[in-house]
This record gives sequence, C-alpha cells and structure tokens, in this order.
Amino acid sequence: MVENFDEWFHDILENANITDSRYPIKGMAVWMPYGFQIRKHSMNIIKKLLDKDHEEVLFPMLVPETELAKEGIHVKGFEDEVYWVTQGGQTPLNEKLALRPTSETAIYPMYALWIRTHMDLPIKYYQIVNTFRYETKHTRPLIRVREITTFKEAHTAHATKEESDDQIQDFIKIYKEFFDDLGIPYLISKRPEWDKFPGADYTMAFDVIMPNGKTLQIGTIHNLGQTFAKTFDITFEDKDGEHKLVYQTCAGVSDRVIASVISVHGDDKGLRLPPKVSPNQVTIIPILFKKGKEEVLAKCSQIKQQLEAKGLRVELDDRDIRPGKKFNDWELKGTAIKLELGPRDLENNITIAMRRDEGEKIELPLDDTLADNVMELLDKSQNNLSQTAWNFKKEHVKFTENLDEITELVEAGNVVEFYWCGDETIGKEIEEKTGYDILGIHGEICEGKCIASDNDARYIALIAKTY
Ligand code: P5A
Repeated sequence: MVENFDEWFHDILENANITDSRYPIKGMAVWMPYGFQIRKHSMNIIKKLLDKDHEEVLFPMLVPETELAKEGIHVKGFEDEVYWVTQGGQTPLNEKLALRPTSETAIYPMYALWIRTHMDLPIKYYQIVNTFRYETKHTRPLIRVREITTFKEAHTAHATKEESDDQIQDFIKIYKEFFDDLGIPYLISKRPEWDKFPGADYTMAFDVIMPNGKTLQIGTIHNLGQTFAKTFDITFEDKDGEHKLVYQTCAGVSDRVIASVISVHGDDKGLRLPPKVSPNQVTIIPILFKKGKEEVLAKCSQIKQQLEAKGLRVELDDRDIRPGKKFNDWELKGTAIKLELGPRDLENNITIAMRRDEGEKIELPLDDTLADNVMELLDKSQNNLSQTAWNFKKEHVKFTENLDEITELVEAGNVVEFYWCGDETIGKEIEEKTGYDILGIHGEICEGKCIASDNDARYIALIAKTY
C-alpha cells in the first residue's frame, strides 16, 4: 500500500463506496452512501465542538465582484481560482458574481453592519458550506477538489488583539480534539510568511503525514489582525466612547480530513475506520445452514436491538451470500467489530467478535454483558488505531543539522526538523535547494546554528514533500 499509495487511495474510494469521481467536471465528485455516512459522523464531531462556543449561520454562495476585490492581498491570493457567474439565463448580470472560494468577503461586509459597540463583541460564527476553487495544482478526490464540500469555516471578531490571539489557541484546542477523535496524528506549525493565508497576519496549520511520507494540510487557523477590518470598515465604539477597528480570526477544515482518516488507518485489506466515524461500528454476520437458520437469524436481530439500545451503529448482514464474501466486504469497509454467529455458537450461547484494527478473535457470552463488552472492544480499537498512527508519525519525523541530508530523509518518507534563523531569503533558498516545502516553525530555540547560513538559529522548522 505504501509503495502504491496513490493507486490504493484511488481504488479504495471506489471499492468502499466513498466517492465516485466519474462526474463529468474535473475536481468534482459524488459522495456515495457509505462515504456520506463517514462524512456525516465526522461533521457532527466538529459541529459539536464548535457549537460549545460558536453559533452556526449560513451565508449566500455568491459574492459581488466589488466586495471580493476590496481586500487587495486577499483577492490576489485567490484571483486565479475564482469561478464567476456572469449571466442570469440569457441576461448578462450588471455585476459579476463570484462563487465563494472562501467567505471572508461575503461575511465581513455584514459584520460591518452588525457590529456597533463593544457589547456586540466578540462575534463567533461558523458555517458549513461548499466553496469553489479552480485549483491549478493537480486535483485529487477529497485531497484537492474544486468544489470543496463541507467546508467548515469559522469567523470571529474581537475588541482586542489579545482576545484574537486567545481565539487562535481556542481553535487549536478544538481542532486537536477533532483530530484526536479521528485518531489522526498532527504536526502543528506556524506557516512561513510566504505561505500564510492571503490577508492574514499569521497562519497556524495542522499537517498529517500520509503513508507515502507526503504531508497534507488538514486544517488552518488564521489571525487576520485588522486587515479586513480596515478594508470593510468593521469598527465598534469602545467603553471609552472611542471608535476602534476589530481584530479578526478565521479557521477552516474540509472533507480533506476524511482523506487523512482513510489513508492513515487503512491497510492492504481496505479501510480501518475509527469507531467514532465508522458508519457501522458493529456488523453482525450470521453463519447460516439449513438447519437452525431461523433461530440464528432471530438471535442476530435480537443482538442488533440490544446493541442499538446502547446507541451503537449496527448492521446485520443477512444477505444470501457466502460468509467469506461478507467478511471480505466488511474488512474492505472497515467496520470496527464483526460479530459472527452460527448454530453452534448459539448452542454455546456465545458470539465470535473480531476487531478490524488488529484482527484478534474473541468469544463473547450472549448475555446482558454483551453491549458493555462490545463497547470495550470499540474503545480498544479506537485507541489502538490512534496509537498506531501516532507511533507512525513519531517514527517519521527526523532531525538533521546537515542540509544535504534533508533529501535523503525526505525521500525515505520522513518529515524533517531543522534549525532555522527565520530569514525569508534563507528559507526560500532551502526550499529551492531541496525542492521541498518548509511547513513552518513549531518550536523556538535559544542555541544552535541555522542549517543554511551563519546566522544563529531561532526556530525548529519542518520541511516535507507536500500534497
Ligand atoms: C479559513 C476558513 C481558509 O480558507 N477562510 C475561512 C480560511 N483557509 S484555507 O487554508 O484556504 O482552507 C482551509 C482548509 O481547507 C482545506 N482545503 C481544501 N480541501 C480540499 N480541496 C481543496 N481544494 C482545499 N483547499 C483548502 C485545507 O485543509 C485547508 O487547511
């Protein structure tokens, strides 16, 4: 799988009924039923986390050209990626309308209307929408799409810079919890100046190491300072009667996260889904013979009810096909636990449980301890997948003090840590020399030399092959 990761990824999306990329527009795919369920469960996790301290809203999808063009740096960052609506039926529109590539320029003119005094602050809104980017880089299903589905974007406004910095920390905490629930290990770094979000003061990013060693950016958090506040005139009257500009932040994650769930946990047999997002946490597979068929099926239905009563997502696979085929299907789809039940098991009042994450089979008694036992196995499975993924990440971050060694380490599938002075020219030289991207800085140091200059090092930086 590691050797042929791109092919593996492509095949699994199709075989496990996740997405269908044959839709006749490049970069836009159909969410298939099984994939849709994974998407739904993962969306519900982040929604729950955001809902604690943010309110959900929904803005229109179209942005007038005049608004999109107002923030110079921002529009420059997106100008090559915007889809335009220019006609309504046969009638040319008076003003071109952009399909939002992201929603700053849709939301902030409204913030300017809503925010009057310090009493209106902070504002912490988020929306879950589709956004559109005419990506110029190679598109890949889920990973780099042109219709970004389920884009969870949060936008906040604050009275002070300190509050906006605190908000960045809050977002980091929320995203950590989100990725932890998906068992996704992350590297957090502050993006270099040349790679921050267009219009941001600074950008914090979460990256995951994919099985082939390339990193994938799975979430970003931006401190926008007062740039957009100046452009859109978002001011408030403070306690002292003075009119001041707000400080803003925004943060976003997309369905790209699901690409990381699939890739980080999957194996040669197919998906291994963390129970928290698995459409079926438990799949019951009856082993049927002519004799005793009805009894076995009845017991399976009863087990299903018993587990569902505890809130578990359970599938009873009573299709009239060989059990071996069913096992393979559910292995491919990554159901966390399979429960097998045949006439002999029924006689012995047991079921055979098998965890997808590590394959071990154990006997569970068919009594009122069953649901608790199954839940314990689900917990173990969730933790094991997460632990295995974190171990992989630890093994694939390597430190070097030697610029020439970076290539060797990256080509061997690693992300590399090195000491850097922080100077932009030196940073770009390092990128040019190696051909890789500096992800950003994820630590400060007081001693040590920069890997590529005579300057003192100030940071521990990360460099990698990126998607
Ligand atoms: C934050 C939300 C923004 O757009 N505005 C509102 C800010 N940031 S971002 O970095 O440009 O995007 C946020 C995250 O979305 C994912 N992403 C994509 N996923 C799939 N296909 C794409 N073409 C795509 N572009 C961005 C990334 O995970 C990114 O971190």
